Amino acid sequence: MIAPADVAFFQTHGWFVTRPIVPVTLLDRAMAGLVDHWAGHRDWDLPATSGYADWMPGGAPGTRNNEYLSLQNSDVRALAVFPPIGDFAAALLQDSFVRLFDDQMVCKPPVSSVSAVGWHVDSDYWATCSADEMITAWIPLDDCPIELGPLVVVDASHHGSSQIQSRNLSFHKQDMAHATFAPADALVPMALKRGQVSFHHGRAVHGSYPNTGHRPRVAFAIHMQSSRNHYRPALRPDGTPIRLFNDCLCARDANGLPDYSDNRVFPRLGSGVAA
Ligand SMILES: O=C(O)CCC(=O)C(=O)O
Ligand SMILES: [Fe+2]
Repeated sequence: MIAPADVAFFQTHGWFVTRPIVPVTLLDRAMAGLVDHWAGHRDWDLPATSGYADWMPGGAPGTRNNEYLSLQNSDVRALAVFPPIGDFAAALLQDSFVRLFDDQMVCKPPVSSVSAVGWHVDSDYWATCSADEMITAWIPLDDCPIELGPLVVVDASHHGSSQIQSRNLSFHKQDMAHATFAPADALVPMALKRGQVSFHHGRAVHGSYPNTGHRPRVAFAIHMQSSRNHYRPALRPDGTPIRLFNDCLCARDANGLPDYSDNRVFPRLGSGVAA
C-alpha cells in the first residue's frame, strides 16, 4: 500500500499526503457525530468533565476544539479506527503497529479572524511519552482549499524542532507572523480534497491560518503513538509533575504508572485489529 519512496519522503520531510482513502460516508458520519456531541449527546462518558478541550455552544468564538471524541462518540470513533489510517501511520514510522494516543476535532467558523491554530510541536504536549516516534493523521471532513485555513507544516522541521524555544509556541496563539524558525518557502499547506489524509511527525512544527472562506473548516486529528512508546515521569521547570489527561483515563501498570498500552483507551489501530 505504501512505497519505500513514500517512507523515505516522510523521513526527510516530516509529512506525507495520501490520495483519497477515507470513504465520504465515514467523513459525513464523523461530522454528524460532532453535531450530536455539541447537542449534548454522549455514547460514552469520560471519567471527568474537565482537563481536556471540549468546546460547546456558547463557548469562545474562533477555533473550536473537542478532544477525545473517539472515546465519547461512536460515529467519530468509526473514523479514528478506520484501518488504512493506522496502517499508513505504522508504515511511515516503520513500526509493526501504532496505538491511539489522543484525538481532536478542530472547527474554524467561516470568516473568522480568530480561527488560527498557533505554531506548535505535538510532542511538546507529551513530555510523559518515552518515544519520539509519534505521528498525527490530519483529516479534513470536506474539501479544504487554502482559504479555509488548512494545516500548514514546516518542511523538515521534525529534525530541528527541539532547538526551538517551545515556550514561544502554542496551539492557542493567534499570532502566525512569528514563524521566525522557518523560511517562507518551507511552509507547506495541506490543502486537501475530501478523503485525503495528511500525516505529520510528532516533532514537526505546524499550525494553521484563520478561515477566510464562507463555510466552516472541520478537521479531525488522530494522534498516534509508536508501539514502543511507554509512560515516563516528567517534570515542569518548577519541579511539579506533568500529568496528561490520558494519565487519568488509562489503567496503571505493575509499578502503578499510567499504562499507555491500555487497549481500552489506546487501541491498536490498523488492519487485522479489532475495533
Ligand atoms: O486543525 C488544525 O488546524 C490543527 C491540527 C493540529 O494541530 C494537528 O493535527 O496536530
Ligand atoms: Fe498539532
